[in-house]
Amino acid sequence: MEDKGRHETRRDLRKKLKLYVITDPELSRGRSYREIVKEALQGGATAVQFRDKTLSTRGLVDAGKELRQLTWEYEALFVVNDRLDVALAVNADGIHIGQEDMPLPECRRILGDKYVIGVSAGNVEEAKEAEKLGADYLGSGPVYLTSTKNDAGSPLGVEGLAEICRDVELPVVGIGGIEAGNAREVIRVGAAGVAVISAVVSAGEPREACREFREKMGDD
Ligand code: TZP
Ligand code: MG
Repeated sequence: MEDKGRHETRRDLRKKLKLYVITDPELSRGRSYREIVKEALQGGATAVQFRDKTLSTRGLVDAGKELRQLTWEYEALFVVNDRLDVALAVNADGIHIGQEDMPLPECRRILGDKYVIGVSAGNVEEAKEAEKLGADYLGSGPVYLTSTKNDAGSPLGVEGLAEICRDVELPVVGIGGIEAGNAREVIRVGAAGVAVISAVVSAGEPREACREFREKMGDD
């Protein structure tokens, strides 16, 4: 399967952000990224973020290439957390950066317009700034309490997320403590999708976990 063209990917970005699964090296219960991501895609994940702060650069490129191939097969968005070099090396659709990572203007200058750049925005100010600087989408949270990221800060609640969604035009994915049972309310307040780690990668059956998300989230 080959690259269908990044322009196309950027155009239907909002749709592709619906169920956004993020990898985690510690929460995978001994399973490979390949196994988890394949199951997640079979269950209806529409985007995958490759996030691993433990692997060597070589390890990231090797695993990243496998995930790139899989995400092409399922026509899912594929972004790499933080590492522009890895994103370029594995032909990802783009990157996801946090507030402490390579600044957005530099990322855009290096990657050009064809790549998707997602930015973590924990409040309205960060969201507006990222929009102004040319981000393609935002990840905002934590929406709910989560033990997955120690420094995630206090939860915004759906009210806080709603405010961000109202104040920017960019698609926003909610993140943090999201499960199948609360995903719909995240969508209801204006998010394009939900970004999930533990509820999918730690699930006994990531495929079923994703199916349940898609079912509960509905089509709106
Ligand atoms: N950023 C904000 S919360 C979070 C990240 C990476 C962790 C989300 O993980 P989970 O397990 O879906 O709560
Ligand atoms: Mg980061």
